[in-house]
Amino acid sequence: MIAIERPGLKLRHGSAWLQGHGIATESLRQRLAQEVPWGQPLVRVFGRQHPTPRLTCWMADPGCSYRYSGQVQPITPWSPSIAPLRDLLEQELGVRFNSLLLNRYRTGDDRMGWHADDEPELDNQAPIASLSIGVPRDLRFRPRRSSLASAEAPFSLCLDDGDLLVMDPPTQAHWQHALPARARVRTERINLTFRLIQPSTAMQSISTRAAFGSAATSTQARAGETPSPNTSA
Ligand SMILES: O=C(O)CCC(=O)C(=O)O
Repeated sequence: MIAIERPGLKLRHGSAWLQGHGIATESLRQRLAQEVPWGQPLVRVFGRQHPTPRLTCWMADPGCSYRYSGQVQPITPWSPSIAPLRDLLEQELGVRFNSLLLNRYRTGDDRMGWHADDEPELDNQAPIASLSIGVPRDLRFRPRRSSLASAEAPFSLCLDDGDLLVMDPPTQAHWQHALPARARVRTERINLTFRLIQPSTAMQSISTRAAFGSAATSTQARAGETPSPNTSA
């Protein structure tokens, strides 16, 4: 894997990592498209509800809940095609991930806005491991305004079919990422972002954020529907 480092940012990029582990990505993409119960949650922006500009699913161990657009998303159990990927990542990284956000970008119109994966229920000492399947798309990075990296230039990383991207701590504290729309892309990409949640804190942080409404800012930004504030809830 290739290391990419900036102040406050530590990434590891493995090209064609899935193929290198004997996985046929096109048949994996087709199985995921069929077997995952994809949804399109509504996100509230300036008082109006809009569908998120991509399909999603939250797969996790029991107790590892995730709040999206003011609602706790249903936990989908690990599907047959995903469970072996979780085992492979454990062998590679020494981390047993307990949750996964799946994103399905049907065409280049589907996207994700600026955000950091810094929800309080996430273990901020653990890496986040992202697998890409399908058409290449650019993942953009920019420093958070108030961070030690604020003078650094934004940059893009092209994530191709089968790539593994590991975002190590303290990346989420200092940088944001986004997947912008791409007008010329007419085919699909599925992204699997494995995370480690602290189950004991999950429900507590969810109810606290619901009470103070702070989750909405992060959710709107991630959904790609807002003017992308350079902050994260
Ligand atoms: O699709 C991607 O590569 C980005 C996914 C992402 O940013 C996330 O799940 O938080």
